Amino acid sequence: MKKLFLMGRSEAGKTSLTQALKGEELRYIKTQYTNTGDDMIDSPGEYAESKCFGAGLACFSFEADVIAVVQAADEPYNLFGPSLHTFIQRPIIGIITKTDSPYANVPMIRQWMENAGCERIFEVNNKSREGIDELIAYLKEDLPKISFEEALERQRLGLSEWEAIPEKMNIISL
Ligand SMILES: Nc1nc2c(ncn2[C@@H]2O[C@H](COP(=O)(O)OP(=O)(O)OP(=O)(O)O)[C@@H](O)[C@H]2O)c(=O)[nH]1
Ligand SMILES: [Mg+2]
Repeated sequence: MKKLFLMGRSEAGKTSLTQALKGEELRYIKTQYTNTGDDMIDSPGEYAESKCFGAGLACFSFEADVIAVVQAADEPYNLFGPSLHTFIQRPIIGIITKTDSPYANVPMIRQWMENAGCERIFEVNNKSREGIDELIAYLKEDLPKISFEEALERQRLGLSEWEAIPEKMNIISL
């Protein structure tokens, strides 16, 4: 199971998502500090909303296997800059919540997430649990384990640890 780190503005639906993933009833709890569990890390939205705390998100990310940018389908503007992977050394996915909102604009949020460098984008409704099983299936797939030497080789080739070495590069590196 991949350990998931959730970041996104306050009210994006991060804590509700943790409840939906655990199969619990939704109940509102304002996240006051970063909560670390076995499979998930839930951060307060204020970290994503403040330039001063933003760096903290990058630090917490090292505790996780995959980073999720969580944005509600009806968010009016984007908090995340492009190419987050330049400073987050983990795979980044996007999770669009509140797809049931009457003000949802899913294509716009998808575009923001693609710009941010999200490898995969999931659409969920935490209330009805639509899309949750697909996300669980993704989280259940473990990331391939590589040795320290293999990690160094990928670094030398300018690849991230979880990327397979393309065949052409294999030839060059011989
Ligand atoms: N309609 C709808 N409402 C949702 C959904 N997900 C969350 N909500 C509601 O949105 C509100 C905020 O949800 P939270 O999960 O507490 O948001 P959060 O991102 O954890 O917020 P912070 O803890 O402040 O960072 C709650 O009232 C939830 O019931 C969803 O998929 N659809
Ligand atoms: Mg919360």
